[in-house]
Order: sequence, then C-alpha cells, then structure tokens
Amino acid sequence: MTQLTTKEKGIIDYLFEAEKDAREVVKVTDEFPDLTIEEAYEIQVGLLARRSEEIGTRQVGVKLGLTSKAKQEMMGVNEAIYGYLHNDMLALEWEPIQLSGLIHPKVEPEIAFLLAEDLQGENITVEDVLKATKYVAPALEVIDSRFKDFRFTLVDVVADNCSSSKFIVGSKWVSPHAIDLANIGMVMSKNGEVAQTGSSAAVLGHPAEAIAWAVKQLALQGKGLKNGEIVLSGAMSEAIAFGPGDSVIAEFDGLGSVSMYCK
Ligand code: 0L1
Ligand code: MG
Repeated sequence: MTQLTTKEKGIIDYLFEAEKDAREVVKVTDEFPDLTIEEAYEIQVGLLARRSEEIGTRQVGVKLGLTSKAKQEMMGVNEAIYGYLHNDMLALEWEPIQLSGLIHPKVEPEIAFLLAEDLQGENITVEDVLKATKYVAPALEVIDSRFKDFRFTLVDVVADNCSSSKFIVGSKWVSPHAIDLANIGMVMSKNGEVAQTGSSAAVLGHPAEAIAWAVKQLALQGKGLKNGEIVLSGAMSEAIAFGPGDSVIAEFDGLGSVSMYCK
C-alpha cells in the first residue's frame, strides 16, 4: 500500500467511524472537492485495512458496482467500480438482518462467482473468468452508503468501499458451464409483491465480463482475484429499500432463489 497522506487518513477515520456507529455523514467531496479517483481507491484500501486492524475482519472477495448502463448514466460516468468483501459482511438466509447496525439499507440482486483459481492480469477474458469459476450462485447484496440520503459522487462512493455492507448467497450453486450466464431473468419480490425484474445482460452485457473488467483494474495495482474468493458481479436491477419486518426474495432462471429477512 502506498503511504497515506494526512488528508486520506482523516477521511478513513471519518468513514470508518460512520460505519461503526451506523451514522450517515456528509459526503467527502463537500470538504475535498478535488479528491481524485486514484486517491479514492487508496482511501478504500486504507479503510479496509483499518477494519481488519480494529475489528479483525479479513477479505473474502470483491464486488462490482455501477455495472449497469442505467446506474452509470444516473451517476454521469461510463465505468464500473469495485470494492472489497470482508468476512463479517457475509449474512445468512436463515438469520435476520438487524437494522440496528445499518443506516438506510437497500438490497439488490446479483450473481455470485466462487473462484477455484487465481485470476490476475491485464488481458483476462470472459473465457478465463469462466474457466477459473467453480460455481455461480444467486446472491443479494445489501448496500448501505455512509453518505446522507445515499447521495454521492463517484469518488465518494469508491472511498466508501462502494456502499458495501452485507451479502447473502443462496444455497443452489451450479457450474458456470451449466447455464447461459448472458441472459438469466430475475424477479425480486418484497413481502410477496414483485418489486423489480431484471436480467444478467444488464451487468456489462455478461456478468463474467464485469469480473474480467475488475481483474484488469486490479492488475494495474499488481493485484488480482484469489482462489476461494467470492465475487459479486453487479446488480441485475435497481436496489430496493427495506426495513424491519420486510422479507425479500430474488428468483433467478436456472439458478434458484436467495432470500433475506430484516428484524
Ligand atoms: O453495489 C453497487 O452497485 C453499489 C455501487 C454504489 C452505488 C450505490 O450505492 O448505489
Ligand atoms: Mg452491488
């Protein structure tokens, strides 16, 4: 990791405390409008190192964000972003999500990839990703921006580890070669009512394409994905807000379903 500046250390403290206290804060660029995307990714790495030091968490995977054209247009950007998953973010279908530790959570449907090989390099292709993947599974990602009203710029959200909060992986895991990942339909319902529909095609045209993109970005920093890691490939529809008493289920063609319940 490169040496952090005093400004970056201050932002890391600010975001770490906001997550720990489940408290929304003013976005970083209000105070530092010139913060660059490179600094934001350095802050992100520092923030995750701080989590590991203070609460003993460790990296179990990577997540992609802004992988749909709709979300990119909403943010006025033409690139996806990535962040990291830590072991304490893994939630289970049969254990309720506690609202008390969260600020204003939303949930979105994704396809999770479980890797059985390392993936590193600037020329990684969709085929390389599929070859390195042992299983794909239905997943829900709970995003919980630390910023007031879920409003931020690209550099804010990158610094905030791309709003990462929790993720849940369903119990049906299948080989990526057993299914057409390019076009998986999905229906997400809240309390029995359809809330969103979507397709894996919304994820950069193919979820494995999103992962190949992330590997190329990581390669620029001499990093890659590791055997055993989980990768969330990006949302297949818009995220929906939830609160106490809500249950959400996402059903994927050929991949089964994944659900969560909030207490
Ligand atoms: O996982 C995501 O797509 C989140 C990316 C950040 C944007 C947001 O919080 O909606
Ligand atoms: Mg997501």
